[in-house]
Amino acid sequence: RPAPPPGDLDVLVVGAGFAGLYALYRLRETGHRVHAVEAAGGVGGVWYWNRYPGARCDIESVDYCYSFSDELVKEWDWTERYPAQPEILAYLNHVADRFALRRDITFDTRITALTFDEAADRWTARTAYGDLVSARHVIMATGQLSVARLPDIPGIDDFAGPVHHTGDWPHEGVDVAGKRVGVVGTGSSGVQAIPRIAEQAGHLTVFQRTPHYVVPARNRPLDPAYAAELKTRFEEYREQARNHPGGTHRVLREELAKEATPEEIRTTLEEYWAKGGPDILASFKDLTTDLEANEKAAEFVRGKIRELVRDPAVAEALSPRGYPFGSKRLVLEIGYYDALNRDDVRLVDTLAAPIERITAEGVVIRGTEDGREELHELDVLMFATGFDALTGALLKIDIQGRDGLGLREKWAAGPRTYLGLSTHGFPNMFFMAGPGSPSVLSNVVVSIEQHVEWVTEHIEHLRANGLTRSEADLDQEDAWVEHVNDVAAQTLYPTGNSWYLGANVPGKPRVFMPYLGGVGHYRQVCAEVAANGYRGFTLS
Ligand code: NA7
Repeated sequence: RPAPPPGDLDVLVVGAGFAGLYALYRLRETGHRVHAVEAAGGVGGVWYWNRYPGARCDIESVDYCYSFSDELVKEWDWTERYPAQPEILAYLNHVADRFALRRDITFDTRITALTFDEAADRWTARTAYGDLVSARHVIMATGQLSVARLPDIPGIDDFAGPVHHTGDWPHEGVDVAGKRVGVVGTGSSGVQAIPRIAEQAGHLTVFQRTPHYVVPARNRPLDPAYAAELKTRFEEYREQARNHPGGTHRVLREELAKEATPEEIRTTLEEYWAKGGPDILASFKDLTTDLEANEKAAEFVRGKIRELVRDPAVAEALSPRGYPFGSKRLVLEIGYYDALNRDDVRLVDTLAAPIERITAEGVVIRGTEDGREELHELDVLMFATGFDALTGALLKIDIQGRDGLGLREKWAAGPRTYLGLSTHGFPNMFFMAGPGSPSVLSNVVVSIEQHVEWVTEHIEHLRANGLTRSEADLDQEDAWVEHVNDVAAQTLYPTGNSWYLGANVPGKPRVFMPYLGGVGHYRQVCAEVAANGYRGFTLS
């Protein structure tokens, strides 16, 4: 077992992904006794665990990186438009080495409980090994998509071959060569893995429940001249992202699809389709707010699927209907439609015939109309079935705040935060990219840098003023939650059954969790809160 973490700290950081590493760096720079505890055997967070073939970020590499160190920006060269998992993990390992962060990280150790000591204004953390750590503040850098979910399908443990979730992929890889492989789930992870698996497997069966809106990534090597030029003005480039609604450089067009002619719509969407990436969602201003406008883009995508997929029945099964374009996260593809044209790849529409059970031999589906059962015999089973997003990792830990209040209890009807950073009743605890912050509907690295910097300044402020406790006020929290809901309700986002609102986890309260008010606006709100003596927090 690893050596226990130090028992007495100013700040405990839980997690060593993008957020945890930067929090550790920043707080150490400002002279705090800070230490990170990480469940994995290395740094990287989701990029440590998601090692499935084809794993890749859907934000461009030049945006999905830190900006806090000029030297780091200058010395690191990204190689592709959308960075692949091994490259992101190499980057985070480089960051950990470059800034000597490992000496303050305990790996292979999970925090299982956190209890607030009201007399001392300190948190006591318990590790899975039973060691205790006392810290004034706790930074929860536990990830938004870090708790992988296997579905509750009867018989899942009976399958005779290997079973793997994309979000918890074996480091040594999975041998699929020549084998009969089944993939359940066609969100970003499934769509990324399927073409790579198809290249190696003897036969691949894709079990699709909801067809997603899948658009081309048009990934390509990063032009070295462009990357070099960007480095000469990176701070200015990043400052634009910090003030942009999505924390990126996406151009937000003002034109309305509702007012455009069919020809204008087609030409514009064709341009975006050719460029690739998720920016197509911003091709018309009303795509995220107006169902009629949205349907025009949705139909455009269906038309593309009909063009790209040879078998009309497969094309029809792949065509998303009944929910708005972009309300579930757009999925970027590299070779997905081509893979579905292969003779050795079969798409099974589990809306028409849901998965009934899993047996030693494979997956049994059962027709909704005829009740007929069909067994798909498999050697390897892969689940790309997603995550208990945003709240999963926080609620996995037994967190007890003031007056013995449990976080699970407090958030029983859904998460409640002030600015996504803090929750009433849990003083001195800060969330990174938490529910109620722009989190997953932003370039999360830009959001993380803002959170870390804001929280570091906040902790500095407390220290400078001899204060030992900071707690979000309940009325401010209520107002923020209402604001987050109001903003979401003005869009089509809450109308898709997405993990943004917990719809992928049976029994999870349906609350739209990311803040859609924009990264730039959110940053301003947080800055104003700080400038006004941390309005909405009681400091004592
Ligand atoms: P997602 O986007 O949650 O996708 C999960 C997929 O698994 C999706 O197609 C689901 O269908 C399917 N699923 C989930 N549970 C089941 C069951 N019980 N039976 C059949 N199919 C099921 O997860 P990803 O890992 O792809 O991506 C998550 C995010 O990570 C992604 O958006 C990026 O931000 C990075 P459903 O749509 O629920 O019908």
